[in-house]
Amino acid sequence: MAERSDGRLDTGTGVAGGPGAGVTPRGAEGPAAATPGTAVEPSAASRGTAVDPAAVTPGTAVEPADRAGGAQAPGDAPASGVNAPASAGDAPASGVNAPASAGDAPRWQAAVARRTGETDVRLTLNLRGSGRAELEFPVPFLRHMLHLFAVHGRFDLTVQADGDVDVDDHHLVEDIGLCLGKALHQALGDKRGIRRYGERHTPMDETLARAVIDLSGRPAFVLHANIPAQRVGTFPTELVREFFKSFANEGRMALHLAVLYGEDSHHMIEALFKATAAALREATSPDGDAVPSSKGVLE
Ligand SMILES: [Mn+2]
Repeated sequence: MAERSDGRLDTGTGVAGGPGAGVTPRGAEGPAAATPGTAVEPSAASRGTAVDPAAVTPGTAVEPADRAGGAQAPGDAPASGVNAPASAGDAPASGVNAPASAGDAPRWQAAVARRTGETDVRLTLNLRGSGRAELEFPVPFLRHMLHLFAVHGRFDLTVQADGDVDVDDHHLVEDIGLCLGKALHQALGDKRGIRRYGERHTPMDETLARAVIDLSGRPAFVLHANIPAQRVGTFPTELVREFFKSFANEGRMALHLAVLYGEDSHHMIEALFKATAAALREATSPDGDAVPSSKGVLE
Protein backbone atom coordinates (compact mmCIF):
# COMPACT_ATOMS: atom_id res chain seq x y z
CA MET A 1 0.00 0.00 0.00
CA ALA A 2 1.35 3.34 -0.90
CA GLU A 3 2.01 5.77 1.82
CA ARG A 4 -1.21 7.45 2.74
CA SER A 5 -0.38 9.59 5.70
CA ASP A 6 1.91 12.34 4.55
CA GLY A 7 -0.99 14.57 3.61
CA ARG A 8 0.84 16.07 0.69
CA LEU A 9 -1.07 17.25 -2.29
CA ASP A 10 0.01 18.48 -5.64
CA THR A 11 0.51 22.02 -4.57
CA GLY A 12 1.41 23.04 -8.07
CA THR A 13 -2.22 23.60 -8.82
CA GLY A 14 -3.15 25.34 -5.65
CA VAL A 15 -5.26 22.53 -4.32
CA ALA A 16 -3.63 22.77 -0.94
CA GLY A 17 -5.48 25.98 -0.26
CA GLY A 18 -8.50 26.20 1.94
CA PRO A 19 -11.57 24.14 1.37
CA GLY A 20 -13.01 26.82 -0.82
CA ALA A 21 -9.93 27.27 -2.89
CA GLY A 22 -11.17 25.07 -5.67
CA VAL A 23 -9.27 22.94 -8.07
CA THR A 24 -7.43 24.88 -10.64
CA PRO A 25 -8.14 23.52 -14.07
CA ARG A 26 -5.08 22.00 -15.61
CA GLY A 27 -4.84 24.04 -18.70
CA ALA A 28 -2.49 21.93 -20.76
CA GLU A 29 -4.67 18.88 -20.53
CA GLY A 30 -7.95 20.53 -19.84
CA PRO A 31 -11.40 19.36 -20.73
CA ALA A 32 -10.96 20.12 -24.39
CA ALA A 33 -8.19 17.58 -24.59
CA ALA A 34 -9.95 15.12 -22.35
CA THR A 35 -13.32 15.18 -23.98
CA PRO A 36 -13.13 16.36 -27.53
CA GLY A 37 -16.38 17.44 -29.02
CA THR A 38 -18.53 17.38 -25.95
CA ALA A 39 -16.51 19.00 -23.25
CA VAL A 40 -17.87 22.22 -21.93
CA GLU A 41 -16.20 24.97 -20.06
CA PRO A 42 -16.49 24.86 -16.33
CA SER A 43 -19.36 26.99 -15.26
CA ALA A 44 -18.93 29.78 -12.81
CA ALA A 45 -21.02 27.82 -10.39
CA SER A 46 -18.72 24.85 -10.40
CA ARG A 47 -15.37 26.58 -10.51
CA GLY A 48 -13.82 27.84 -7.36
CA THR A 49 -17.02 27.59 -5.44
CA ALA A 50 -17.76 25.17 -2.71
CA VAL A 51 -19.64 22.30 -4.25
CA ASP A 52 -22.74 21.40 -2.41
CA PRO A 53 -26.12 20.40 -3.69
CA ALA A 54 -27.67 23.71 -2.79
CA ALA A 55 -25.02 25.68 -4.61
CA VAL A 56 -24.86 23.58 -7.70
CA THR A 57 -28.46 22.66 -8.03
CA PRO A 58 -30.59 25.37 -6.54
CA GLY A 59 -34.07 24.28 -5.74
CA THR A 60 -35.52 25.85 -8.82
CA ALA A 61 -32.98 24.61 -11.28
CA VAL A 62 -34.49 21.24 -12.02
CA GLU A 63 -38.08 20.57 -12.59
CA PRO A 64 -39.32 17.75 -10.43
CA ALA A 65 -41.59 17.10 -13.36
CA ASP A 66 -38.72 14.95 -14.52
CA ARG A 67 -40.51 12.21 -12.73
CA ALA A 68 -43.93 13.16 -13.89
CA GLY A 69 -43.72 11.47 -17.22
CA GLY A 70 -42.68 12.64 -20.62
CA ALA A 71 -39.38 13.86 -19.34
CA GLN A 72 -37.46 10.68 -19.54
CA ALA A 73 -34.16 10.92 -21.27
CA PRO A 74 -34.45 10.65 -25.02
CA GLY A 75 -34.80 7.14 -26.15
CA ASP A 76 -36.43 5.85 -23.01
CA ALA A 77 -39.97 6.96 -23.72
CA PRO A 78 -41.85 3.85 -22.76
CA ALA A 79 -44.99 3.77 -24.80
CA SER A 80 -47.01 2.62 -21.85
CA GLY A 81 -46.69 5.91 -20.05
CA VAL A 82 -44.77 5.47 -16.88
CA ASN A 83 -46.88 7.77 -14.79
CA ALA A 84 -50.26 7.09 -16.24
CA PRO A 85 -52.81 8.36 -13.73
CA ALA A 86 -54.88 5.22 -14.07
CA SER A 87 -52.00 3.21 -12.74
CA ALA A 88 -52.94 0.64 -10.16
CA GLY A 89 -49.85 1.57 -8.22
CA ASP A 90 -50.24 2.72 -4.70
CA ALA A 91 -48.35 5.96 -5.13
CA PRO A 92 -50.82 8.82 -5.07
CA ALA A 93 -50.67 11.08 -8.08
CA SER A 94 -49.71 13.96 -5.85
CA GLY A 95 -46.59 12.08 -4.91
CA VAL A 96 -45.23 12.53 -8.37
CA ASN A 97 -44.27 16.09 -7.81
CA ALA A 98 -43.53 15.89 -4.16
CA PRO A 99 -39.98 15.79 -2.91
CA ALA A 100 -38.95 12.20 -2.36
CA SER A 101 -38.10 13.02 1.20
CA ALA A 102 -36.96 15.91 3.27
CA GLY A 103 -33.57 17.18 2.30
CA ASP A 104 -33.46 15.51 -1.07
CA ALA A 105 -31.92 17.68 -3.74
CA PRO A 106 -33.64 17.81 -7.10
CA ARG A 107 -34.30 14.28 -8.16
CA TRP A 108 -31.72 12.50 -10.30
CA GLN A 109 -28.96 14.96 -9.50
CA ALA A 110 -26.26 15.13 -6.91
CA ALA A 111 -23.08 16.97 -6.06
CA VAL A 112 -20.28 15.59 -3.94
CA ALA A 113 -17.26 17.36 -2.55
CA ARG A 114 -14.67 15.35 -0.69
CA ARG A 115 -11.26 16.48 0.46
CA THR A 116 -8.72 14.38 2.28
CA GLY A 117 -4.99 14.54 2.83
CA GLU A 118 -4.61 12.64 -0.43
CA THR A 119 -7.20 13.97 -2.82
CA ASP A 120 -9.68 16.76 -3.44
CA VAL A 121 -12.66 15.75 -5.56
CA ARG A 122 -15.67 17.77 -6.64
CA LEU A 123 -18.18 15.88 -8.71
CA THR A 124 -21.66 16.46 -10.04
CA LEU A 125 -23.90 13.88 -11.65
CA ASN A 126 -27.21 14.16 -13.46
CA LEU A 127 -28.78 10.82 -14.28
CA ARG A 128 -31.22 12.51 -16.64
CA GLY A 129 -28.59 14.33 -18.60
CA SER A 130 -27.48 14.33 -22.20
CA GLY A 131 -24.04 12.77 -22.05
CA ARG A 132 -22.02 15.89 -21.34
CA ALA A 133 -18.76 15.47 -19.52
CA GLU A 134 -16.54 18.10 -17.99
CA LEU A 135 -13.48 16.41 -16.59
CA GLU A 136 -10.50 18.06 -15.02
CA PHE A 137 -8.04 15.81 -13.27
CA PRO A 138 -4.57 14.55 -14.03
CA VAL A 139 -5.33 10.93 -15.03
CA PRO A 140 -5.82 11.04 -18.80
CA PHE A 141 -6.97 7.47 -19.30
CA LEU A 142 -9.61 7.76 -16.61
CA ARG A 143 -10.82 10.98 -18.23
CA HIS A 144 -11.22 9.01 -21.44
CA MET A 145 -13.17 6.32 -19.59
CA LEU A 146 -15.46 8.73 -17.73
CA HIS A 147 -16.16 10.59 -20.92
CA LEU A 148 -17.38 7.32 -22.41
CA PHE A 149 -19.28 6.59 -19.24
CA ALA A 150 -21.18 9.88 -19.50
CA VAL A 151 -21.90 9.48 -23.20
CA HIS A 152 -23.09 5.88 -23.05
CA GLY A 153 -25.12 6.42 -19.89
CA ARG A 154 -26.39 9.77 -21.15
CA PHE A 155 -25.40 11.18 -17.81
CA ASP A 156 -24.07 14.66 -17.25
CA LEU A 157 -20.90 14.36 -15.27
CA THR A 158 -18.45 16.95 -14.02
CA VAL A 159 -15.31 16.07 -12.12
CA GLN A 160 -12.75 18.52 -10.85
CA ALA A 161 -10.11 16.74 -8.88
CA ASP A 162 -6.49 16.64 -7.93
CA GLY A 163 -4.40 14.66 -5.55
CA ASP A 164 -1.16 12.96 -4.77
CA VAL A 165 -0.50 11.65 -8.24
CA ASP A 166 3.17 12.22 -7.56
CA VAL A 167 2.83 9.08 -5.42
CA ASP A 168 0.80 7.27 -8.06
CA ASP A 169 -2.69 7.40 -9.53
CA HIS A 170 -4.13 5.03 -6.97
CA HIS A 171 -5.69 7.40 -4.47
CA LEU A 172 -7.16 9.74 -7.01
CA VAL A 173 -8.68 6.98 -9.13
CA GLU A 174 -10.11 5.26 -6.06
CA ASP A 175 -11.53 8.50 -4.68
CA ILE A 176 -13.13 9.55 -7.94
CA GLY A 177 -14.84 6.16 -8.04
CA LEU A 178 -15.93 6.67 -4.45
CA CYS A 179 -17.38 10.11 -5.16
CA LEU A 180 -19.15 8.87 -8.28
CA GLY A 181 -20.76 6.16 -6.18
CA LYS A 182 -21.78 8.65 -3.51
CA ALA A 183 -23.30 10.91 -6.14
CA LEU A 184 -25.22 8.02 -7.65
CA HIS A 185 -26.63 7.03 -4.30
CA GLN A 186 -27.67 10.60 -3.54
CA ALA A 187 -29.18 11.13 -6.97
CA LEU A 188 -31.37 8.05 -6.64
CA GLY A 189 -32.97 9.19 -3.40
CA ASP A 190 -35.36 6.51 -2.18
CA LYS A 191 -35.11 4.70 -5.55
CA ARG A 192 -38.81 5.03 -6.18
CA GLY A 193 -39.77 4.65 -9.81
CA ILE A 194 -36.63 3.10 -11.25
CA ARG A 195 -35.98 -0.29 -12.80
CA ARG A 196 -33.32 -1.19 -10.25
CA TYR A 197 -31.71 -3.90 -12.42
CA GLY A 198 -29.66 -3.32 -15.53
CA GLU A 199 -27.40 -5.38 -17.71
CA ARG A 200 -25.48 -4.97 -20.89
CA HIS A 201 -23.04 -6.80 -23.09
CA THR A 202 -20.75 -4.41 -24.90
CA PRO A 203 -18.37 -5.45 -27.64
CA MET A 204 -15.35 -3.45 -28.63
CA ASP A 205 -13.79 -4.98 -31.68
CA GLU A 206 -12.41 -8.35 -30.56
CA THR A 207 -13.44 -7.84 -26.92
CA LEU A 208 -16.76 -8.61 -25.25
CA ALA A 209 -17.56 -7.25 -21.79
CA ARG A 210 -20.60 -7.64 -19.58
CA ALA A 211 -21.99 -5.52 -16.77
CA VAL A 212 -24.88 -6.50 -14.52
CA ILE A 213 -26.18 -4.13 -11.87
CA ASP A 214 -28.63 -4.35 -9.01
CA LEU A 215 -29.20 -1.08 -7.18
CA SER A 216 -30.01 -3.13 -4.14
CA GLY A 217 -28.58 -0.97 -1.41
CA ARG A 218 -26.14 -3.76 -0.59
CA PRO A 219 -22.60 -3.25 -1.87
CA ALA A 220 -21.10 -6.16 -3.76
CA PHE A 221 -18.48 -6.20 -6.44
CA VAL A 222 -17.24 -8.96 -8.71
CA LEU A 223 -14.80 -8.48 -11.57
CA HIS A 224 -13.71 -11.29 -13.84
CA ALA A 225 -11.11 -9.96 -16.20
CA ASN A 226 -7.64 -10.91 -17.25
CA ILE A 227 -6.23 -7.70 -18.57
CA PRO A 228 -2.88 -8.56 -20.11
CA ALA A 229 -1.14 -5.17 -19.97
CA GLN A 230 0.16 -3.69 -16.75
CA ARG A 231 -0.47 -0.22 -18.07
CA VAL A 232 -2.55 1.49 -20.70
CA GLY A 233 -0.77 4.70 -21.48
CA THR A 234 0.36 5.78 -18.03
CA PHE A 235 -2.64 4.18 -16.34
CA PRO A 236 -2.01 1.09 -14.18
CA THR A 237 -4.64 -1.41 -15.24
CA GLU A 238 -4.96 -2.78 -11.70
CA LEU A 239 -6.74 0.47 -10.84
CA VAL A 240 -9.75 -0.58 -12.90
CA ARG A 241 -10.63 -2.88 -10.03
CA GLU A 242 -10.07 -0.14 -7.45
CA PHE A 243 -12.23 2.32 -9.32
CA PHE A 244 -15.21 0.02 -9.77
CA LYS A 245 -14.93 -1.40 -6.26
CA SER A 246 -15.15 2.07 -4.75
CA PHE A 247 -17.99 2.93 -7.11
CA ALA A 248 -19.98 -0.18 -6.15
CA ASN A 249 -19.37 0.25 -2.44
CA GLU A 250 -20.46 3.88 -2.26
CA GLY A 251 -23.18 3.43 -4.84
CA ARG A 252 -24.52 0.59 -2.71
CA MET A 253 -25.09 -1.68 -5.64
CA ALA A 254 -24.22 -5.17 -6.72
CA LEU A 255 -21.90 -4.66 -9.67
CA HIS A 256 -20.83 -7.73 -11.60
CA LEU A 257 -18.32 -7.10 -14.36
CA ALA A 258 -16.67 -9.50 -16.72
CA VAL A 259 -14.50 -9.42 -19.77
CA LEU A 260 -15.72 -12.56 -21.50
CA TYR A 261 -12.89 -12.51 -23.98
CA GLY A 262 -10.59 -10.17 -25.81
CA GLU A 263 -7.01 -9.33 -26.54
CA ASP A 264 -6.42 -5.62 -26.27
CA SER A 265 -6.25 -4.14 -22.78
CA HIS A 266 -7.54 -0.74 -23.83
CA HIS A 267 -10.52 -2.39 -25.50
CA MET A 268 -11.24 -4.49 -22.44
CA ILE A 269 -11.30 -1.58 -20.04
CA GLU A 270 -13.23 0.62 -22.39
CA ALA A 271 -15.84 -2.09 -22.95
CA LEU A 272 -16.21 -2.47 -19.18
CA PHE A 273 -16.87 1.24 -18.73
CA LYS A 274 -19.32 1.36 -21.64
CA ALA A 275 -21.16 -1.73 -20.44
CA THR A 276 -21.36 -0.34 -16.92
CA ALA A 277 -22.72 2.97 -18.15
CA ALA A 278 -25.38 1.31 -20.28
CA ALA A 279 -26.37 -1.12 -17.53
CA LEU A 280 -26.61 1.76 -15.08
CA ARG A 281 -28.71 3.73 -17.51
CA GLU A 282 -31.12 0.84 -17.65
CA ALA A 283 -31.13 0.31 -13.89
CA THR A 284 -31.84 3.99 -13.21
CA SER A 285 -34.41 4.41 -15.94
CA PRO A 286 -38.05 5.10 -15.09
CA ASP A 287 -40.32 2.20 -14.30
CA GLY A 288 -43.54 2.77 -12.42
CA ASP A 289 -43.97 4.74 -9.24
CA ALA A 290 -43.09 2.22 -6.59
CA VAL A 291 -39.91 1.34 -4.81
CA PRO A 292 -38.87 -1.76 -6.76
CA SER A 293 -38.57 -4.12 -3.84
CA SER A 294 -40.94 -6.56 -2.21
CA LYS A 295 -39.70 -5.15 1.07
CA GLY A 296 -40.85 -1.71 0.03
CA VAL A 297 -37.51 -0.12 0.83
CA LEU A 298 -34.19 0.07 -0.97
CA GLU A 299 -31.52 1.86 0.99
MN1 LIG B 1 -10.45 4.31 -26.34
